[in-house]
Amino acid sequence: VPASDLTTCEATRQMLEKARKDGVVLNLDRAVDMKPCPIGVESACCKHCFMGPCRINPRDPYKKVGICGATIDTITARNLARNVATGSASHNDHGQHILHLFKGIIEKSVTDFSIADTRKLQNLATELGIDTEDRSVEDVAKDLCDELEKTFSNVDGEMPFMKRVPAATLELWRKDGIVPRGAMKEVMEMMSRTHIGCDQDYNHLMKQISRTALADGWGGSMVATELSDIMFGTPSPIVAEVNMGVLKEDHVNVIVHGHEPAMFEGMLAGVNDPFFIQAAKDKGAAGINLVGMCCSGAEMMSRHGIPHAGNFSSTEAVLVTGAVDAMVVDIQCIKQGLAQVAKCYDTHLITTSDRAHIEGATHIQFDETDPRTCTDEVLIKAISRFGSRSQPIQIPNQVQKGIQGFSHEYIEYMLGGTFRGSYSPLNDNIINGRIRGVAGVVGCTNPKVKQDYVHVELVRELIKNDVLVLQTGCSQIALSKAGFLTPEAAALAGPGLSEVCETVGMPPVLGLGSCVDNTRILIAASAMVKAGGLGNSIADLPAAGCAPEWMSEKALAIGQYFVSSGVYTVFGVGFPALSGTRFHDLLFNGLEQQGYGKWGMAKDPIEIARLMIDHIDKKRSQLGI
Ligand code: BF8
Ligand code: SF4
Repeated sequence: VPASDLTTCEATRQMLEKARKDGVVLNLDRAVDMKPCPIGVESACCKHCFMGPCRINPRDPYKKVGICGATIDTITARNLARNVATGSASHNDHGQHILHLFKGIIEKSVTDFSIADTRKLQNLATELGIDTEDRSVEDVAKDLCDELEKTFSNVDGEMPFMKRVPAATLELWRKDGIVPRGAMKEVMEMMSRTHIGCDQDYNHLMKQISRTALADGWGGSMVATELSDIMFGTPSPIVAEVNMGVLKEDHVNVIVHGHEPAMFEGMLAGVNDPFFIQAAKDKGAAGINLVGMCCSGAEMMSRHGIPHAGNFSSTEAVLVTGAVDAMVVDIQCIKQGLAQVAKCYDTHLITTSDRAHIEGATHIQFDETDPRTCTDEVLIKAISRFGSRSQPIQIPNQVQKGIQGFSHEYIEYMLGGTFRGSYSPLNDNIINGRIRGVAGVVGCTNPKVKQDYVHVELVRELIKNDVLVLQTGCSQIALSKAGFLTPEAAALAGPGLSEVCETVGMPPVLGLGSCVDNTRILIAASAMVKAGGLGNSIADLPAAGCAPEWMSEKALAIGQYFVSSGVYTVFGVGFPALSGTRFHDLLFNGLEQQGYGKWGMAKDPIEIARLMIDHIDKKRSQLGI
């Protein structure tokens, strides 16, 4: 298969071709070789007990049931339930670690990090009903910490961030009994209810699927975003470079890849230490070049303008440059295949989290109370590898500048002006039709489809039709590489959207950060409802979401929390539920009739855009605008 059939990213294409010449097999080629199971791809099999695994014929799904009697609807619902539980657990685990770091700062066991945005701290505390008047930052922070802890540990009641949910949306959740209590409770209950012989009514399972997903978006993910902003700074627009051309042949190149910002922030402190800069120079390097990939990369790019080398499908390819002296990782979306590729190109692959070791990688534990022990050792290894580079270096010269860092606070400020930030001007522009609607385009890359192609063509079509696009994660990186995160991209937008972009001086595609930062989209959507004129609930908004090249269980959790919050959410690639079954109909149709959003699926970018725009137009006509 020609490399150009597997990716539209020129840098990744070049490195895939080089890898083939070098006799190294990358993820994109492994995908060509893998033939996914035709029953599993429809989620028509169950291995929840050892009487099975049981398989259902996707062409005749109601002919047979599992040995226990489970129907196709139960089997598929339970499978999705466990996917969502895993995705929600991942984000909540991340959020809980961020909270732990915040607590360490307050209790002074952590001294290398501090509170960067006290204004956001005060605002958030006030929003959650914590008294801030005449109180020290430390006292407020302590109460905030105790309050947010409930996000994870509550066993009854409602999660703290329910205070942010628009009233009509929350009312629906209360009526249906799906308000999340605590994340650990929801994930545990989801796992227990999907044990053999437990919850076997797909409509009833659906409620806990929603609740477990909401415990992600309005729970752990939101805690992660908000506290990361408070500790490391709330993003505002900043220019950053993206793609493999950010690597520098004459520098020690260190890539950080993963999801939690703490280790990356620690690395940033390390590379600025004059001792290590000198050590690098002593080995003949011009300096140390710190670069991000995937989601922690997206966060560091949004907050500090740190260059970004590429998204999920490029993490192995980047090592083929031979220029990466160390790749340091923490958690999530870190392919085990990296270990083999790193070995072939003599790159140090270093794991740092006690939740994610990889066979063949070097483990150097990161401890937030003593970050430098880990980050210094990484730098020593990277500098020494630079001094003895044995590989020919080939760095693709692809690099693109873009504007990153649109936090929801900044969007509010940008639209509302200096004195009083507000979403009313955005709503006004939607009501007067200059902006047709808002789309969130997010999520992974998946080698089942040509890398970045669906992301880019979908967004191109959306903005051409005056739909403002908000982005996070690997999708944001795809569009950054393609040059859409620039004010000049307004030329590609329809007349209404481009007029707004030119007036405000913003790109038609706004980058909001990492995958946990999808919560910025939830907050923006809530603010749009509260600003008035666009209905009473999130489900009323002329908005839609999409993960065009999704692959992870986290993506399913995110998709489900958007659907349960009221957003029509279209997935590309495929969907793990069998079309024509009752459970599929509930997801793709019934939920909307109950007042929620719903799922959609299409593979072609223009077809996805049509589904999203049709939905936006339907909402506009329901609003009478
Ligand atoms: O959390 S977009 S491939 S890197 S899962 Fe993973 Fe998907 Fe990328 Fe980040 Ni999100
Ligand atoms: Fe088969 Fe039921 Fe066991 Fe699943 S739980 S493997 S459907 S017997």
